[in-house]
Amino acid sequence: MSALADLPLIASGKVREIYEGRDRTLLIVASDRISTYDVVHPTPIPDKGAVLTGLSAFWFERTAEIVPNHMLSVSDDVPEEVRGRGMLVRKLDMLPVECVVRGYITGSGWKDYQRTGTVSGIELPSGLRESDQLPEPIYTPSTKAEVGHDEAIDFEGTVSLVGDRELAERLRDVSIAVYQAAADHARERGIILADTKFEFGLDADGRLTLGDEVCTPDSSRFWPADQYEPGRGQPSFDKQFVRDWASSTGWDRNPPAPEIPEEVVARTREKYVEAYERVTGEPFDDWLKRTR
Ligand code: Q0Z
Repeated sequence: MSALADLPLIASGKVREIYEGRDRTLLIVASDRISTYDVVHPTPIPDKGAVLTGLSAFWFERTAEIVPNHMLSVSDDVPEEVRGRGMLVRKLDMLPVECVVRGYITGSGWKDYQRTGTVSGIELPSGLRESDQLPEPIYTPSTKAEVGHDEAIDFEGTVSLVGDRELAERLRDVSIAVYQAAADHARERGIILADTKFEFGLDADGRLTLGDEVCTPDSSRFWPADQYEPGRGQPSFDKQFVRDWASSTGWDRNPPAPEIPEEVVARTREKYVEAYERVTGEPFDDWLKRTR
């Protein structure tokens, strides 16, 4: 195991970093940073990074029979300074597609549906209300934008991007299968997984492999099932206290985002821990013990 400072930083997202490890491995480190309205706040949410890493690890274990994934370790070989929020993974040749699956009609999908009756070239029943469950989950891929928002494409767009129709079909079918397994599990525990985004790559032997993070609140919409009410936007399981507080300040949603007061931080941390414990059925403290 190396010290984090000795590893080359190869990519930095809004709330995560990726470092280069030895022999075709990477270290993904989830920070405690939180964004609302696409802007990162200066105040961290303690343990958010560990909750997200623990959730990804749970889903990687649970969906390995559906598709192999990049996870190698969350304890050994993870530098101790990031234990709990670091995951050592196999380096992949990433495919240039964001594999989005939607079980409910919301966000940009709802906008597209209202304008055209379709999402990603898929015709949907008429009369859907905002946040309605779809008759079945749909695959609505997008391109990976280097900066700004990803661009929605249809299935044929992914065939062009990956250059192989059979591979594009496997991406679609595996994405729907992983979403369905995760959404069924979460729903039994009081959480609606409205939609999610996957990233895949090819391993050194050319095998299709699930990468990045899986069904975390940062890659998915988590809705509290007991407050579900179609016909309106749904509250976010994890970020609603921050959004409500940020809106109440009159913040115009342009950078810089405001500092978050400690009571809002504490309640938000509790929601992340609750999401972990509901989904996994395990105390969050056990995750911290397992990774230390
Ligand atoms: C994922 C990203 C993040 C910024 C690269 N197993 C893999 N092999 C090769 N590349 C990646 C992975 Cl996961 C890879 N991203 C997305 C993640 C920060 C960007 F934590 N970029």
